[in-house]
Amino acid sequence: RVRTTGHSYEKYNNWETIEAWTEQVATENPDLISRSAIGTTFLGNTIYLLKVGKPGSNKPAIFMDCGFHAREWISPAFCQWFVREAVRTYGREIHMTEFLDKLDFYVLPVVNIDGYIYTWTTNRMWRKTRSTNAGTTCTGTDLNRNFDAGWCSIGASNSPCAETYCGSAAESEKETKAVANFIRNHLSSIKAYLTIHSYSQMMLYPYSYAYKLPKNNVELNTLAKGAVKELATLHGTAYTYGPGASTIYPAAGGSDDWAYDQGIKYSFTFELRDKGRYGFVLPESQIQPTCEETMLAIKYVTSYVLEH
Ligand code: ING
Ligand code: ZN
Repeated sequence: RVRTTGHSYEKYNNWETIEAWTEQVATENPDLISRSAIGTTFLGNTIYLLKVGKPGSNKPAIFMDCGFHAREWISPAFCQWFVREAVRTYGREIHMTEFLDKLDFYVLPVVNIDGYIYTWTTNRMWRKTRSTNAGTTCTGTDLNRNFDAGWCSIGASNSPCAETYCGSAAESEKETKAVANFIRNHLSSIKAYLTIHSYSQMMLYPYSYAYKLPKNNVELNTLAKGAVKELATLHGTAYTYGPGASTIYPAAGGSDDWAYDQGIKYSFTFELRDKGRYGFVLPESQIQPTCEETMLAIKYVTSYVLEH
């Protein structure tokens, strides 16, 4: 039997349900959340962005996206969880209250909506977008190889049939353009860029497109070390951390490297649970513990960003 309606934070929700949720959570929390559309996907789906915070002038912001890769279902689940925790704990918990008073979170619940829908209807293991490619029946581009950061130079493929196809050009995908344009237009306020993937249990920072270290590498290393230590306090989940190229693998065109090179000094890719037992098909019973522990890391980073 297929669940057709009814949003749940402890279950994986299909796009129709997530889309309705974005409207509902914004409507029910007008003092904290506003919803906008930052573009449309190849197949015409609307890319929503939730701005979460108390209205104020000249507030700094943290941008967080989920669902770059279609099959990484725990990622959109986390963005939904984060938004609920924000509205649930504002005014009740000192840290979240301070965060939302002093900054805004831009939360993009699903970037690759077309791919996400495809994992629900046709192929659970799909990764890329669903855009067509000239001269082949192979479909899709890897959005995390499509940013203008050493584009397609390493750890990416020129072949449209490959899982890591970098696209016909940097920012060839409408989804990439939507994210990149929004960030470019809000560079003065965005202090941190967080992108949520799975799986591997890692907290990665630049660079992935080359074996070089970011200017504030020592600071990012210390921050990541503190965040993963905090994450582990809840269930003992062990994360590794470090520059992408040497910690997971070299890969060009990623959004965290691009955001960093735009001047966003705190740029991280999170690889959530697990380490391969279930992989992308993480059981729904792990949504709550995964999201709760990840909240601790995100809040740790947020506190640091507010202080710096
Ligand atoms: N991992 C990321 C990927 O896109 C990554 C790792 C992070 C690559 C940052 C490049 C930059 O391959 C998953 N699971 O998608
Ligand atoms: Zn991914």
